[in-house]
Amino acid sequence: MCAGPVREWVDLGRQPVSNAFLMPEEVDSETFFRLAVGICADCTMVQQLEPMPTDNMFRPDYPYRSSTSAGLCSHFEEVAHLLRDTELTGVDDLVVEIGSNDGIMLRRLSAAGVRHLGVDPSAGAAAAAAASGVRVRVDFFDERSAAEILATDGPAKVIFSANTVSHVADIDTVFRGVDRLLTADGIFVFEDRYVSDIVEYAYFDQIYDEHFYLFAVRSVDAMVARLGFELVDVERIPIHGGSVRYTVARPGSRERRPSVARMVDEEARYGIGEHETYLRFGRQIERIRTDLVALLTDLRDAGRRVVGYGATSKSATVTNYCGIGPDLVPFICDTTPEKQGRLSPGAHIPVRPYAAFSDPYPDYALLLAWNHAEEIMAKERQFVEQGGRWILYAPHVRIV
Ligand code: JHZ
Repeated sequence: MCAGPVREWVDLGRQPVSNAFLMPEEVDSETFFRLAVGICADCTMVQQLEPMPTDNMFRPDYPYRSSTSAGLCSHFEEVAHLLRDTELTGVDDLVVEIGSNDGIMLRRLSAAGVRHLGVDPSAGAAAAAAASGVRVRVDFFDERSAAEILATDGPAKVIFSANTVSHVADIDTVFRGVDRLLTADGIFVFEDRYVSDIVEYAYFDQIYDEHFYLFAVRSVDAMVARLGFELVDVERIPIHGGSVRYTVARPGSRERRPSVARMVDEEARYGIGEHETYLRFGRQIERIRTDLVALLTDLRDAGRRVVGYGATSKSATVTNYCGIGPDLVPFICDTTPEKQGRLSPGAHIPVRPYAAFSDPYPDYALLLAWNHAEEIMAKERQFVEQGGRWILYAPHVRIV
């Protein structure tokens, strides 16, 4: 990122493409890579050491759909309102979203008549977005596509992105695209998981192929300055176990809010740039692995039924790092049709439709979609009333 020295922090071993849910005949041709992350001694950016090629991850059949969570739907509705009320006030203002997925955010702006364009390489997700009235370009966002958008649509007042910027190893090309497309007084707003929360709560499964960078405010501040922009505001948001919304502008075009310095200070106090913090994290996740495998093995040996809940991208890291296969978790239920009837990456646990969860209820459910715990636990009261229990694994293994 800044050409500073990157020191290895944690090695999560041989891992598959986290969203490549497989048909049984594809098992033999699966792609693996070494999932290891390091931290830069100069700018504190946490980053992967051996990136998975982008084309292997974000394919036309990429199966993740944001709108499967009611919590995310209301979060992005709020984002749409916020952008509309504060930034997209002119009749012709254009908003471009990088990684628009199934249109979870842009469909609100589209319904309100705001000029917009989503950019997403997944044809499947783009088709879902288009069906809800969103204009989408099936493409990666970079300097080339940004220049073409500028020619057809003109400059963008707002460029927005959620959980996508950290996914692009060659991040310079994204910022060169933003530079081309953004108006002089426009803003680039992006949301991403916060490394401080990942470390504090040992959310090791937030590390997988797609998350090439794990952002901290200090590292993003250094990154955007190097790329010719200024970080003008930051805000902590609760989604995905703890994220930050970054607001970036052209240098000097906006007032820099005190929130940036405040969070940089907090990170220094918390030791976010220090190697020892990450070594502690490494020890903590080894403990999680030992405890989780012991618990699942005991439950299996005692004849208890355990199923996985939510075939998340994160579950690729949990199952492959811990060595959890169908012998310990016979299937994972998930509401996403694109994942059902397939096998989970690497661990090859069958993914079944949501209806399989209650047919009949298992004794225990391993909550792989823990970032949606509140929503899921509220929805699944009957499971608990009938004696079912949840297994959670971060920051430590427990039954609730
Ligand atoms: P969820 C993806 O991560 C990939 P994942 C990506 N890299 C990223 O950063 C984040 O999203 C934003 C299912 N589910 O949101 C739906 C139920 O079955 O944790 C999903 O398959 N029932 C871009 O995949 C999965 O769980 C439910 O009630 O880790 C949740 O995936 C709910 C709420 C979800 O993201």
